[in-house]
Amino acid sequence: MGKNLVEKIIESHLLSGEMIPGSEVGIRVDQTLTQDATGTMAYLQFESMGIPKVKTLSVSYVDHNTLQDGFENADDHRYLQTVADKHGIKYSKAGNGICHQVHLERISRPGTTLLGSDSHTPTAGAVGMLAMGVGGLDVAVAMAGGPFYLTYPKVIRVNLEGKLQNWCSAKDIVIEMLKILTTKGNVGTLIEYGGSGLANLTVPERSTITNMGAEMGVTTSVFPSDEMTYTFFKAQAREADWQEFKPDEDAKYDRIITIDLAAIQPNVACPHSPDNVKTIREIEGMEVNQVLVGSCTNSSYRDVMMVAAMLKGKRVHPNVSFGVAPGSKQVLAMIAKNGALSDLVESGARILETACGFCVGCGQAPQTKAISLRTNNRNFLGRSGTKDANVYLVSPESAVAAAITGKVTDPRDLGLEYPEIVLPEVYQIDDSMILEPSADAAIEVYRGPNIGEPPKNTAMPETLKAKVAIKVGDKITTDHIMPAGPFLKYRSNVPKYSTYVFYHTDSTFPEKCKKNKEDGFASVIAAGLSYGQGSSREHAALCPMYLGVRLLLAKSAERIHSANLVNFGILQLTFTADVDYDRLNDGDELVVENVYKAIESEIVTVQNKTQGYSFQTKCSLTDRQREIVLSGGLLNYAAKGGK
Ligand code: MIC
Ligand code: SF4
Repeated sequence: MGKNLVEKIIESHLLSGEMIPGSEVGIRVDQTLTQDATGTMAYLQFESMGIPKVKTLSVSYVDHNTLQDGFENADDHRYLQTVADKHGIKYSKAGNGICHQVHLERISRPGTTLLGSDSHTPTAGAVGMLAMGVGGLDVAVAMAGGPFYLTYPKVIRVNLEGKLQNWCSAKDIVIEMLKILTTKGNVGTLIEYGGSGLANLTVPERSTITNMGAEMGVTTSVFPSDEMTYTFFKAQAREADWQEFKPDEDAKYDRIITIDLAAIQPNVACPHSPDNVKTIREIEGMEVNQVLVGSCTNSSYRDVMMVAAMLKGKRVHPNVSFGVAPGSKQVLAMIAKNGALSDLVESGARILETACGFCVGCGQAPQTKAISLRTNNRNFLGRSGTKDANVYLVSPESAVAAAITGKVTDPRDLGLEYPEIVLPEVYQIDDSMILEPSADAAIEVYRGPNIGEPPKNTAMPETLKAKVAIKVGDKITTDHIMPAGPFLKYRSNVPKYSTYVFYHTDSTFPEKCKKNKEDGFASVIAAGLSYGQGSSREHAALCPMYLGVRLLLAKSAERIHSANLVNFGILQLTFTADVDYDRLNDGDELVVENVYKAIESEIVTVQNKTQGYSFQTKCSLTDRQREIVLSGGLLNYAAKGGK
């Protein structure tokens, strides 16, 4: 029987387990990436493993927090540079670009595996890599040569057929996908793209699509490596890294979705979730205050050239603040040379640093109650830095249409001639901002006052006595749990960062956890569906753990976050009936007797001492995960010799 792409990559990297959907497999990792906001913790954890040199091709990027308001970020950058140099890790300096954009351009390789401590790592799936977002600790283990464990996924084949209409682009396709698959219920699935439409979709366009698979919560998304991929590698002067990688004709899939590209309209994801999808037509005419182009979703040469071409000779509307952040130094250098940068500057665009910036709430917070149109991938409440702002996710074409008219506008109504963007035969290659490591053990690693030791958990007690410290609803994102933006600079300082857990949801949460601890109780987070959506930030598990959280009770949890909870020794149990969630109150005292024995079975009884009843929950941990949780996390488990 023929094999799909996923079967091919996993089979060639399989170290343990059976390739059956739902079962746990261990695979070999070829490449890793980290970024500054998750990287410091990942490298501190790697250092604690005592391995002199990484076993993977690894790159440490600095792209998230480059604002440097205060010494903290600069200290972190220096730590990252020296630790990379010492342990054989490439270091991409601030200014070289957004990790996913640069990795795609310069490091990606078809048919191989990549783990990244960032949820948008699947971007590299555009060239036929199995690229997955994970917590920093999983990256640390991979760099030390350990396997990565994942649940073997169900594979959805998405056939993209035909050709997009002018003014519609890859972003509109992936927003359409979000309409179909939504942001919840996709844990344990993976998307493989195919179909006749691939003939017209370049690698940068494919990467916009794989990028936002993260918003669907799928394990990753992957395209085949074909002639189009070869063209991209050739233009990046990397023919030697290319190989053809296609599924067999008779490959089997668990589900097939077909999308007619000609029928795709300019789409928009409305506040405050990427799956709140409408067409631009449905909201056209709404006045706009801010328009921002950039992020790892839409900052490629193709996208920025489209923006510049549309703006050539035009002026940005007086009431709109319009910013453009090219995705990499390569893109910026090329538009500087070919004149497109002047077209942007002359139109009134604000040129922003080649970094994540506005996308993660580092700068460009919009005005009160603003309508902000952005080309990035997440519009969670408050992520922009302005709590009452409304962020709409759109394509670069629709972003520019609004920047010109000051209103949400279908780009087809601008009356412009459609600019054909021709991708360069040869991109401008200059890897001088990716520093090669010396891997010299004598190098002294710089540690400023912002760098603290990663805290460890303790083993699970025999009887778990805990109090509910917060009860939240459905679709709680990691931005709710552990906000980024101005707090990002405390990523290397867990005691300080922990004081902001659930900051915008219930700022008394850390205090409640502290009180529980003083009274001899652990703390519990109670949640609805799809808890932990969004980012890979392990701080959303690490900081609650530091505060004394030992149990998550949820209707369901998302893949990366769920793995992070295991890594830091937080037990997760799911409600078996909605009524049990409904009647649980903030402050309730809960007990799980004899936890070690109790979680050996799938059904675990939880007693509610405050209200005087018991309820049943489900424990879905594998044997290995159970051992990790009982040990108090992966570092303790590994120290005991666990694999
Ligand atoms: C994000 O887009 O939310 C981030 C910031 O890139 C995160 C990583 C982080 O929190 O550092 C992600 O997507 O994993
Ligand atoms: Fe950076 Fe935004 Fe991409 Fe996250 S989603 S990696 S913050 S550009």
